[in-house]
Amino acid sequence: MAFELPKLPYAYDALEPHIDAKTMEIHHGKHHNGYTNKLNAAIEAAGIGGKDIEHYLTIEDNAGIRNNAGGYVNHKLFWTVMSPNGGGNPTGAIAEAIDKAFGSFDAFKEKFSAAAKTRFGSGWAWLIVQADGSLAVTSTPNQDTPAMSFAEVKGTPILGLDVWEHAYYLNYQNRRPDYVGAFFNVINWEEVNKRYAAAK
Ligand code: MN3
Repeated sequence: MAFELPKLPYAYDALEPHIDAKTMEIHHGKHHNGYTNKLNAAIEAAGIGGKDIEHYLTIEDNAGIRNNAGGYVNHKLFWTVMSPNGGGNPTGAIAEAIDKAFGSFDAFKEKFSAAAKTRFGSGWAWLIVQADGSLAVTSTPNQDTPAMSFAEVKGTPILGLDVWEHAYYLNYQNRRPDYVGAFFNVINWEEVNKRYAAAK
């Protein structure tokens, strides 16, 4: 019943030039793999194996479980919300919902980018669906996720951007804003739409 590293839905070099192959290889094969293995080890050590991932996202005071359960789910989402055929303007229900919540796609882009650029240190920027069905932009430190029961701003993440240095440093060095800008060229809006429909 151990958690398993999901396969990448595309080749390591598929997101180039926006995200380089070496970064994807290390990010998926080393970092995500590490969170997965450490999550399994932490659950085993605590003697609480065999539950759904949602259960482990309610555990606040065990750092091994909290950090690695977050790392496991966050990256699982991250790979799917990017695509070599992504980018451009959103379409469908999410396009309408973004206009309604933020005024326009450009206004959303500005807000999401600001959340990603201003997250101090390591963390994530998110587009979430809140309990009342409304959209919000938020960010979390480390590997926390808005899906954690104790998150300050709670919701179901439908788009997430990893702003840990391991996600961009090889190609962008200290230029996080350039990486954030490039992310918009690979967003898989079809997947975001699917997640939006499921979260509502
Ligand atoms: Mn990462």
